[in-house]
Amino acid sequence: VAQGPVNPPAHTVDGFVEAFLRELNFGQGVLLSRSTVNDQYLALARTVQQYLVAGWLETGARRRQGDRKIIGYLSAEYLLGRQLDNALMATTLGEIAEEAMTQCGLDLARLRAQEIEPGLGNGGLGRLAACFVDSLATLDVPCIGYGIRYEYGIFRQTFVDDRQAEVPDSWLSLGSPWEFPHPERQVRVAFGGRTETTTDEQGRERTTWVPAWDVLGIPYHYMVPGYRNGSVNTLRLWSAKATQAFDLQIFNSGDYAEAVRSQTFAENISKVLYPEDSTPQGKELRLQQQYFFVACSLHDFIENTLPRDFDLRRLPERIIFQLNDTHPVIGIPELMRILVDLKGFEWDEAWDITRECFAYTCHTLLPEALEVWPVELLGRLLPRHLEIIYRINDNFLDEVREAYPGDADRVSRMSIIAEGPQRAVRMAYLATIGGSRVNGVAELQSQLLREKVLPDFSELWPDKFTNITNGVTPRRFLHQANPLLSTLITEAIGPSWVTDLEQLRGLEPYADDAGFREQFQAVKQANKERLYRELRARDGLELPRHAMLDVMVKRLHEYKRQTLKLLHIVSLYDDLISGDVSPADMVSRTFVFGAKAAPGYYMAKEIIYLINSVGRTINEDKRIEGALSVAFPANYNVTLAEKVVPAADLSEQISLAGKEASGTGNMKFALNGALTIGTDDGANVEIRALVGDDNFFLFGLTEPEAEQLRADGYDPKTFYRSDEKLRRTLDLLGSGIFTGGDASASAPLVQNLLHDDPFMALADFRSYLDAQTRVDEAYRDSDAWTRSAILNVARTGFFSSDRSMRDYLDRVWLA
Ligand code: 26Q
Repeated sequence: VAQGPVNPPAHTVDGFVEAFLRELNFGQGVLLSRSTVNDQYLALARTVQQYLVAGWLETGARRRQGDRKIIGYLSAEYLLGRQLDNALMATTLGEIAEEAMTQCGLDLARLRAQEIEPGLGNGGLGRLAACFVDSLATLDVPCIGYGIRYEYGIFRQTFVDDRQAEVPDSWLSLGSPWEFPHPERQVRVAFGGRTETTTDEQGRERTTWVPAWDVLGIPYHYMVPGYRNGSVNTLRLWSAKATQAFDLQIFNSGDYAEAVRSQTFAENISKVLYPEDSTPQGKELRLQQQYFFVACSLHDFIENTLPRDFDLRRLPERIIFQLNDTHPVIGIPELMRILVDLKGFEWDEAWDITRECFAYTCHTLLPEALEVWPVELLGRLLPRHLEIIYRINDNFLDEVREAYPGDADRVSRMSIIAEGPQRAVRMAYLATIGGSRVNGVAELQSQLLREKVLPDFSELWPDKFTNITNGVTPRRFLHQANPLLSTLITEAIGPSWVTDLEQLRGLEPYADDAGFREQFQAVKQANKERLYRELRARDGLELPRHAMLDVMVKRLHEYKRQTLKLLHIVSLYDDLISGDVSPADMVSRTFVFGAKAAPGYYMAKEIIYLINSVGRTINEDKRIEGALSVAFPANYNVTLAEKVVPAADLSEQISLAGKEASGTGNMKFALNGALTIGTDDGANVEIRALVGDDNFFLFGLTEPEAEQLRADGYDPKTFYRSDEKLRRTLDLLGSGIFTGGDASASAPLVQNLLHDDPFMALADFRSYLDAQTRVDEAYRDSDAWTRSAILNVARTGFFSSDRSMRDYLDRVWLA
């Protein structure tokens, strides 16, 4: 019998129907006539997979035979979004599946809607990981994405009395057809206990770790198909399972039920994704998650992926572990432990190997978002790793002393261990010292990373630092999410932009073509109507068809300044109800918000409450004749983004300068022909440089200006006092008219703005309002607006994650 994969079903409607019915009958064990929508969805998913598997097995075989370096992408999060559409697109099966389902008397759209998206990430960082693995497969670059198979992904958001309430995301409850469990490939991961140092016959000190408990990691494999190139990479997510002899003592004590119960403790490790995306708390379970998936992944690569008897001195030729933020940084001491304790390497040689095997991406500028782990906690959970970190630090600080004799201050500044009442391990420093490269995710952030976050390190090792501007996959976020625009683009410039996004430049001349502009506008209008249909069905919202669609979707955080957007809305409402502007004279706008707040983030939840309260009041006020409407659909996620992004006219990217590392939503909107109103922050800077000042609404303080203002003792009250419009707006927000007459309900936010305003919303208010006035003026000239929108599409091909991947290959992975 041939050793290769068996052929997929025929690429025809008949072939598809046959395979589908087989899956339904043999896979689900039901007849079509008796099947539920879920049966049908599962069978459909498995059918589409059949067309991908041969490519997957073939890609795997090719990778194993070759000796190319593999990218081991280590990420605690993958915010994948729905898989079915993506797989249909990758296999070109869309139309065949549609027709096949019709022949079976089924509606493909209904089956699509059955899929619960795997929300195994919080936001930007997790979605970036999903875009990167998509691009690597499309570029046919060997990559294994390693992560955690959380049983519960990011919570489902609901609103109860306008306030956020969280519901667990049990995405696995109806079965997940996209995963391939491999329990036989389990990996054992140890925790706790102590270390023992002995001296061997040659007089060398050997340390061994005597752990206290362990868990098993079960890998689940997912296919990551390239775009119509036959190449399919693997995403390998780990699920925790209790070991049999979890606690022999309890078993032996005769308390059988208690012993079984205590086993489940270990399985908590992969139970739930932590929903904090910016101010991590040092929770022990979170550190367990990090070590768990990293230990499984390193073991998997070294023991199961490399050829047997591979000479580990050559490890850097075969692997680069990319650290998606500091979450997997414990991998650095783990590889040292493997090499020194288990494989018998000398420390220095192991260190040279290790440093070559890792590179670190930093996704933040907020000091409070930098991960630190208390020494006490880390030492209790991973005693050997703490010893290794200490030794890394000792050697490193010797290097610092040598480079800067007598500079004790610098030595303590650069130490991996932060001294203080609670000594703690600074994970970003460990990553910087233990990796070969450090990169930021947009030009401005990379510069600030060098100058403000890691200045001593960039002085010591200037060449270690680089920038790689983020990107998004054009497959999901343009071709798939916006089929009408995709078709229009392809009619103009041909189809190859999907894998070569700079070709969008070819659209520039069409911006001056009246016929093309008309078609472009029709696409935008159709996308709005598609969104409004969805919001009606999903959330019961009724929205006007023809208003400007002004969108702010992203995690809720004070630095992102959803409050500034809220102040703008309240100020427009004030214009209307005070009689300063008549509804007929106002440019009608529909505001769409989408935002989850971390469940423990008090102020973020107050902001959600006020957006909902203001929205309700405005939507119900007949006096304003529908000039303004506010929609805040609950549970913004990748699936909803795919409908929102193509429909937007205006993209709100209004963080305080110097706070948003990059942003990636900003890229998705520009690529889909929304104009941006934004600050000089993150990747906005690069978007504006590319699209041109005329096609971007810039406002606000620059990062140095904001810094200066803070240094001069920022007092929000001075802005409140000197700007009448601001005063009226804040007074109105605080008056209680939005909160059922209860002024105290808006006080937490309003008082915070007046007395603290940590992200300078009041300082930027005037400039923001002026920019919004320019937006109104521009929007009144719909031809000119459309021209700008087309130029936004034409000029933002740079933001393809394919380009990001090429940059990583050039500057980090193969450098
Ligand atoms: C860490 C430790 C403990 C618990 C949680 C965390 C944690 C989890 C998620 C910390 C941070 C995150 C996510 C960060 C994130 O999404 N950052 C965003 O990354 C994007 C991709 O680079 C950027 O575009 C955004 O600017 C950045 O905010």
